[in-house]
Amino acid sequence: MNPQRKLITLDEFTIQETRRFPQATGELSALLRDISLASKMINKQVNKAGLVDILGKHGATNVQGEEQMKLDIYANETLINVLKNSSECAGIASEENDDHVCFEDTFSFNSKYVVLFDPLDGSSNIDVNAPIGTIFAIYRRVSELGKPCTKEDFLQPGNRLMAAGYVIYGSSTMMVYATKLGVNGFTLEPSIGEFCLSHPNMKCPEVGKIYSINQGNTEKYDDGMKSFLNHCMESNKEEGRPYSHRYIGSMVADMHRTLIKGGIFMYPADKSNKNGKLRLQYECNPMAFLMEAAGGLASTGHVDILDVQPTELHQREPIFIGSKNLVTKALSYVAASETVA
Ligand code: P6P
Repeated sequence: MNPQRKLITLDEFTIQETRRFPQATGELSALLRDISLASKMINKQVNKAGLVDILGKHGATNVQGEEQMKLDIYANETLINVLKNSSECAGIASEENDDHVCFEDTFSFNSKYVVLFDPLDGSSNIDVNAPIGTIFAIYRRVSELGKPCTKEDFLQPGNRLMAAGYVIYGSSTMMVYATKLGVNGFTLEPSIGEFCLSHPNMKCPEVGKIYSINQGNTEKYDDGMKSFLNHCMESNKEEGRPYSHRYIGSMVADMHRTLIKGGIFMYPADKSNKNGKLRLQYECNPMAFLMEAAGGLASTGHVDILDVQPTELHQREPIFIGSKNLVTKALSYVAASETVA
């Protein structure tokens, strides 16, 4: 990187963004900075996970019935503590907690936003050193200011998101987030402990060649999914090998590659998971908001993910997300098989 080129930190960037809109109060920027602080604390533990007694099983299961890792618990508690002390957050909902948490100090009653998060997505990959991540979604409250937040604050559809994004703890640590103004990526510069703008104005390539799915579930998919996967594999017999298959099994990592290189990530419904596996409020909605802000598409297979009206905090939804061309093609196979059925 040209040493003369000034590094723009996340704080500087969010302040510049706020100045573009005189009516902006800077509260959302402050909340994003709080989330970045929590992610730096989590990153520190993730990076030395192999060396200290923070690896391994916590010996409990979460509301999803998933075995909790010690790092899951650490990440969850770090985000809750940082956001509880934020002046901008009235409450949180976490993939690791049964129910939402309204912060009880009267100061938080006047905070405008609530945050939903998956504190450490893909944590089953920790012991194999595969990339993992934090996913977050920020909504403006619908409940009355001056009082505790309510469940309705956490059951808003994705089309009401104010901001959403992820932190990927990989070969480098990056924070990527979207507002209605677009998507920007920041890489952690460890020597100064700051996230610095490294990927301005990110766009998902409209044409993608990578399909990302757990093909081990193929026999459980419906005919539409099977025909789309067959299309991908059959096409590779022709000249030009149009498709590659990539699957890391950590949504943040698979999504980050899809955003940068293009392609489609799918976790469809199958015979044993009629709504798929991924959680609407903590995984599907924040990723859909970000991908659509980057020019991509995100669907349940029938409707836009962002238009789903949540009824349960931990509900799951099938997801097809990524480059316009591939999502549209996959949905055409799903629709065709349903027309025939
Ligand atoms: P499977 C990780 O457990 C996760 O929630 C996502 O990060 C990932 O995309 C998915 O599950 C992987 O699920 O069934 O392919 O192992």
